Order: sequence, then structure tokens, then C-alpha cells
Amino acid sequence: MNSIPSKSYGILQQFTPTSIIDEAAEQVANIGYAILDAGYTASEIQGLSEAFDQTHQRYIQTYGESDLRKFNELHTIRSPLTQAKPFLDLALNKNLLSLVKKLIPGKFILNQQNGIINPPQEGYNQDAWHRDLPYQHFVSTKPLAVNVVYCIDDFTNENGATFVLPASHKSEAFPSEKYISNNAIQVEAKAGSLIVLDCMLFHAGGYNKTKSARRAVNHVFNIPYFKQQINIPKNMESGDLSDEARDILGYNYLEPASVSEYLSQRAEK
Ligand SMILES: O=C(O)CCC(=O)C(=O)O
Repeated sequence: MNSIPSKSYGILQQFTPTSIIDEAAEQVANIGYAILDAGYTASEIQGLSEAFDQTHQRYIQTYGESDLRKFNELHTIRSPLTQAKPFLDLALNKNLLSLVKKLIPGKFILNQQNGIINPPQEGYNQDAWHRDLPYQHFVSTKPLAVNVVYCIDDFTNENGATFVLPASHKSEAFPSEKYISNNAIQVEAKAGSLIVLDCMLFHAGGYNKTKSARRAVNHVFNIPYFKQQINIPKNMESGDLSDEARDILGYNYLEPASVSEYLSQRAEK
């Protein structure tokens, strides 16, 4: 490529990022995705990798391999943050939250966290094009939901790194096959990175041609009007959580069971 022109004219407004978080937010707003370093040390990255495998083993023992296979759930760990502390810490990672705060104005909650495994040389449940707000065909000026994929392993073209359709969060309809083959790109990233997507961006996991699994932990954060995939407050002790963590995990948005409960909640405000 030739050098990118640095001069411009006729411009009255320009976005001026002052941090890497702002730069990532600018990119998500414009093309729907960005990569951000989670800020972990090598040993923290390794710790999360080990916790992933241990949690997956326990998960299979608890829910049964044959049932998980039957439900097409063998390669997923639902709600790992309610099962192991490192995943709670990951959901509240400082860089991750700083970017989500920039992207979703006002309050947001964690809708779901899932361990995802792209197994070697076979399909899995994320390898089809989708939005993370599935069955939705609207465009919004600000994201209502954001997906943050933490890379446990390096994401490479060979091991099926996520495909995205840049800027597709700005169009209502799923594009044609020809458009997809001309415009889809694969997002390579190092272990320890966060791939952040506007939830309306079309994306899909790629085919893993290698002999090792490609592991990741995805998160969907959204405005508090959408219900959680699995009720997080009902599945974890809230003892040590900060006020901000309780808010993000949904403790302050549980639906009142009755008018009396609604009124008592109002009285506490
Ligand atoms: O495994 C991947 O690369 C894709 C993950 C995905 O599609 C998702 O988290 O919604």
C-alpha cells in the first residue's frame, strides 16, 4: 500500500481520541469491532487458560457429556463466572469495562458470559453468521449491546479466528452471499486480547484446521432492559462484590414479583 495521506481539507469536525480506549471506541462505532489488550501478565493469561480447562471438566461432570452433545452444548461453558472466580474477575476487567462504558451510554448489565471452544477440525455452535441480538434487523445510533470476546488462545486464520462483516451493524438486512465473500475478514488476535463487537455486527467463528482447540470467553453487555440469559444474581454469592459489580451483574435490575415488592424497592431508593 502507498503511504496514507496526512493532509485534509473542508473538515469542520474531527474525532480526537485521547486514549487507546477512545481509539477502540471510535473503531467499534465506525466498523463495528476493535481489538484491545486486556492488560494481563503472562502468568494471568496462563492462569485463565488453566481455569478454563478445569471449569470445562467440572461442567462436563456436572451436566453429562452425552446430554451436552445432544443439545449441541459440549463446546460451551455457560456462565463460568458463577463457577470460578477468575471468570468473575474477567467480566469486571478494567480495560473491558472502560470500553463498554464508552460504547453504551448510561447503565448496562452483563447479559451472559460463556466459555466457547472451537474444536479442531469439526463444526461448533458459533460457526454460522449471526448477530448477538439474533432475529433483530434494526439500526441504532448507539449500541444497545456489546460483545467482548476474551482470547484464551491466539486467534489465527488457521485455527478459525472470528470472521466479521465490517460496518454491518449499520445495515438492517443480512447481506448477499456475493457481498459476504467480497467483504468478510478474519480478526487475528493474541491470547490475552479482547475482541469487542457491536452486537449488531454480523460475525461467525471460522473452521479450525489445526490440531488444537481455539478457546475464548465471550460476554454480552446490554442496556438493563434485556433479561439475562441465565440469572446471575440467583447463582452467586454477592458478599464481596462492590456496588459497581452488583450493578453490572444485575442485582439492581431484578424484576419485582408484585406491586408491593415494586413499591418497597421504590421506598429504598
Ligand atoms: O468463536 C468465535 O470466534 C465466535 C464467537 C461468537 O460468535 C460469539 O461470541 O457470538
